[in-house]
Amino acid sequence: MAHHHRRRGWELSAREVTPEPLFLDRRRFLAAMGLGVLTAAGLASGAEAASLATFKQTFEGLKALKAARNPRFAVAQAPTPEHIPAQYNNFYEFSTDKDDVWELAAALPTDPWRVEVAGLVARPRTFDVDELLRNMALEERIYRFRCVEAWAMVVPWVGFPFKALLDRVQPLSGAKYVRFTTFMEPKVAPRQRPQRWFPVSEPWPYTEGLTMAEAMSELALLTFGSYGHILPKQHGAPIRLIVPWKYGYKNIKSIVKIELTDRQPATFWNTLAPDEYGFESNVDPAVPHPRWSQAFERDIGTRERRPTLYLNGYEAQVGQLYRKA
Ligand SMILES: Nc1nc2c(c(=O)[nH]1)N[C@H]1C(S)=C(S)[C@@H](COP(=O)(O)O)O[C@H]1N2
Ligand SMILES: [Mo]
Repeated sequence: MAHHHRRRGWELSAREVTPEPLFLDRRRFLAAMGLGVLTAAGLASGAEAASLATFKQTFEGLKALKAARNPRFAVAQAPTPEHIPAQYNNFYEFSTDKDDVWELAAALPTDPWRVEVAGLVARPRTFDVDELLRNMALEERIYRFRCVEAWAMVVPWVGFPFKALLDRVQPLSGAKYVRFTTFMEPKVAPRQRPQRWFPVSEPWPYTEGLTMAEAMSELALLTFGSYGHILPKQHGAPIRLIVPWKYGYKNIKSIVKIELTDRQPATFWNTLAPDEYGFESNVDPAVPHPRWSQAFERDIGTRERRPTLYLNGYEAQVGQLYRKA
């Protein structure tokens, strides 16, 4: 389909950053061609029906992960229906096509999983995700989420504040930054293999970073679940970071290593395209991306276009980190 582009995130023009979730897309496309009277079942081609069935199976095996909702983190809107973000993913280890990620990420083994915490801490150690799930106080928080490509969603995440992990390893006073690293598994993640047609070599594994002050913020959530069950692989199972006042790419998935450092770490997108993706990367309607405006966003569930909020609406929680004296 013409609008079902096959280009990379940073090649999008302003017009193309509008999200088009896969099967809503097709219905609209067919409706536009005058086939709108057909039922949803009638629209599905054999291949599409098989794909939908496989998609449903990816949810059936997910263990429940329930936690009391923390009412301090609520959003006026209802959460985005789960099947929409579940097949509209940025996870470049697997694909640059958002609608292909859920299927490819199924190949990633995520149980058991260990996370090493190292660097400037008094008690470096490796945690088992199962141990964290047993011993840490989990909560559910509904957060707004805003990708730099100008699409947005609302998701109920399950996890615990990142600060609670820091408390267990005791940061040293020299620690100024936190560096996060995703797995490196070229056997299961096709784009971690050398890319014959790709113009530049990408700095795998994916890395991200925060300042210590940001990492200590109550908003920074180490996340293990969404929508009441463990994270589906396409969302970064079994452990990812959610920092809702920053653009989506700071929300690093499938973390294997966390290091405290005294200098600002290199990050994936900042290394690849420093003019377009900064280290701080706070959501800000007044700071356009070099190739498109950030003044508005499109909700991938409701399809509503609405103004972008400074710090994605979280100024009360983190605004003081960025206020100039
Ligand atoms: N390891 C890794 N983490 C990543 C990415 C990625 O490509 N690899 N993409 C980021 C981007 S650009 C976004 S918008 C979010 C998307 O998260 P979602 O697919 O769970 O909605 O994940 C972020 N975390
Ligand atoms: Mo993103």
